[in-house]
Amino acid sequence: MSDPAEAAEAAQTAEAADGFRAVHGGEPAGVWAAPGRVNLIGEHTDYNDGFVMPLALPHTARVAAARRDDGALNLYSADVPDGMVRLDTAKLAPGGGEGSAGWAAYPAGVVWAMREEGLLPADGAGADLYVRSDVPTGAGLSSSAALEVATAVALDGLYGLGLSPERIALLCRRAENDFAGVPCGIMDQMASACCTAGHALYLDTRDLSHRQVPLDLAAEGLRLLVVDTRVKHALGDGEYARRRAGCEAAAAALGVRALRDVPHEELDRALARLSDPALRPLARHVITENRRVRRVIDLLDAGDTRDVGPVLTEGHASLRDDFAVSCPELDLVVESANAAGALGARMTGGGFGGSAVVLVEAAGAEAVGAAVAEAFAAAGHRPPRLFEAVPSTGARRLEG
Ligand code: GAF
Repeated sequence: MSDPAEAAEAAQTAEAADGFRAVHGGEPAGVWAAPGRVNLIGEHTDYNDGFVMPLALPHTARVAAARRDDGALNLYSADVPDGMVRLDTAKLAPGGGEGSAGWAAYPAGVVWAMREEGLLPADGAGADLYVRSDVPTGAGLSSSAALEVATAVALDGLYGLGLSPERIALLCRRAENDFAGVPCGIMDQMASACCTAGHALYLDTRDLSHRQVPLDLAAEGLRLLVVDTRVKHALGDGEYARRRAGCEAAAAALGVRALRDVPHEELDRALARLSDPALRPLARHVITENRRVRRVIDLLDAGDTRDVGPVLTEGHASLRDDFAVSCPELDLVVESANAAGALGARMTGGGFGGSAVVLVEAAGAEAVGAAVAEAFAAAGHRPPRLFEAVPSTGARRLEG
């Protein structure tokens, strides 16, 4: 096996299968994987029926799994101390009930959602799962969606459900919204379920129609860096839910189903009609961000990839000033990277910490990374973690 990526995947598959045997005894029926993501553009648009453009990371959650017919759901995570959680599928309950707390809420929520939708046998359906993930947690890179989607494709395989990637994503969002109680949109689950190597996913979150957009940055002499500020981000702390409620209130006040339905040409008129001044910047961000996604897709289609950079930086300013979901560390990544010659940069994901993406000339990538690290040191922040975003494969069964 000469390809290092293939060798790494084979090692991960073997690790998960061995871990399963050690923890549960017996053989797993298979090993499944689903990736984390970064979002190139289209932030806080997904719960407004808008447009997004994420790409899958090479980092994945892996699930080795076997079916059980006694109703037990035995979940083991190799990433936490005392990683075993033993549940009864018939008793799973959202909102603080059986299985809905901590990391186990994500895989348990998927089983719960599948049962709610009549996809699993009512009596006795269960599973043994061994979970391991290298998607950084709390970094805004969708570690929860990766875990949900890996669990869903594993159950799909174990029970021969034949679910489409879109249905998998919807089940996982239901698990996260209704079982784990996190009010996220559909972007992360769709990215994890549907992305393909070498592409970004241009997704209309209203009807889930999507297009794979070729993104061969290396061939163009470019790189997309991910900078994890290591400021922990959490969606459940109420700020995300408040932004979401504000957007819904703005749409209601404007008499539209969602802010996606306000065309950019009507921006000024729409803002003037919002009597609550707190709703205006929220609406302005969403309406302008949907337009930025379309601008980026047009630039990529035209082969003008370098011109995407300034649109990213503009998007960051909107998230910082209008949507108010950035933080000093994310702003510093954008400022220091751009000052060191990056083509553009923005926070990615929900915000309030987490990661930023930086588009750079390959030749200048190292200098830009060093400048960001220096700026962090000078400001007294913890050193950030940097890596390259290589557009990778979505959820799949691993061979092994
Ligand atoms: C988080 C959510 F989970 C997504 O649904 C999306 O709203 C994103 O924040 C902001 O674009 O990742």
